[in-house]
Amino acid sequence: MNTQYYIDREDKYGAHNYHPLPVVLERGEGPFVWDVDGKRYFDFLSAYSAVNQGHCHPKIIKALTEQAQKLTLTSRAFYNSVLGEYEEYITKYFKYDKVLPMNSGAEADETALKLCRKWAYKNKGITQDKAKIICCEGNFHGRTITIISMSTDPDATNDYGPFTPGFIIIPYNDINALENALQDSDVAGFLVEPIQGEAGVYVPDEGYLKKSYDLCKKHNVLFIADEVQTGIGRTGKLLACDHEGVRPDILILGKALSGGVMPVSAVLADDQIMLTIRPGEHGSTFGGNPVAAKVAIAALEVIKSEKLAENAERLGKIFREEMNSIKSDMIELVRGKGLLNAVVIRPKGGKKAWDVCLAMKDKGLIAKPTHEHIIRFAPPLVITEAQLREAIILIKDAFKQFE
Ligand code: IF1
Repeated sequence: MNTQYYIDREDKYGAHNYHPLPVVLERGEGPFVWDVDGKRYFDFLSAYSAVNQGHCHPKIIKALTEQAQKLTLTSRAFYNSVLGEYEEYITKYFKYDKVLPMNSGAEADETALKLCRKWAYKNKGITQDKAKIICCEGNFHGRTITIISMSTDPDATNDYGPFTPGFIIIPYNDINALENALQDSDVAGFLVEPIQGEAGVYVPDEGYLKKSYDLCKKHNVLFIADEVQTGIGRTGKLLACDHEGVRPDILILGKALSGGVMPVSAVLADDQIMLTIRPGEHGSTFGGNPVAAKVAIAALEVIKSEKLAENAERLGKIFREEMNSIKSDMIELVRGKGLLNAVVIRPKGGKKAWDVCLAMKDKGLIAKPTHEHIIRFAPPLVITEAQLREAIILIKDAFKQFE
């Protein structure tokens, strides 16, 4: 069965909520994926930074398969022998008192919003139902109704109203705007991506995170970092907040927390925040299940043992340098941190970012545009320098086609 057969079948039986690049993938290993015709590609999306450890990492797959043959799910109605091991491991790994395990990134963001509101009423003393949470224009925190209530992207919000109240939206990377919003005594938290991924790898000014954190502390407001995409080594440090020495009051993780093997997310916080949620006040059927617990331990071990954050830091610098050296009037701007990078494309002769991605696909590298004119480049962090340089040649060849 050829590529078109697979595409037509998905089109016939699947919801049309995506417009994928016309490639049908069948196998993945490390930084590579293969399509149904056996053609190899460099994966430069990494499932939106969920596959930082590389496709089908043997240690993570081993953890998955071993636990899956013992006990997959107990629900939280009962204790099990694995959850505590994971909770101890991840809280010591990120240095927080406690973790609340969830599944998707959106669920973790929703959990963080609920935690922040609980803390607002029980600890800060904000009047019931009056708590507000500041968020940023261009944000992406997931696809639930409450989360899109914070969104400024019409594609994310059109025809989905009515929306959840209690959010103040300010410009990203604007300290004055944050200071002004913090004058409102009903503000309980500031939810922010250390780098805005979906917005097109929007890296804020140096010091933005630290100044934001300090302002939040001054106003007794929780600094909540959504590191679902920027965390777990992607930007060259374990967390993107580590670049500025900021320790979020609430830390949100997802995606690569499982190495792309299954949905695993987590919210970390210290006791005075985490213990505002009492038994029966929040939960999830699969949250913290034994398989997810073992997979997440293995995924986090790999990040450290293979020094993947350090690799991302070093290779990211090479990548941006090489992208900036390309002489192409379609390249407007290159930006990023670690191995989370993006190239802003200037359309030329009717050709746009999508056409560049199709050309790269033909050369053996897959990436996808975000917001029409931006191509995100985010390979698995296990990529070697030699492989990166091979991939860069393919990217350069693709741009040459448009000269
Ligand atoms: C899609 C975007 C990226 C995220 C941050 C929470 C979540 C995400 C910072 C929610 C998820 C994914 C979702 C996926 C595409 C992808 C994405 F383009 F949508 F925005 F990566 F940039 N916080 N991002 O990036 O996590 O519930 O998906 O596990 O929805 O199209 P999730």
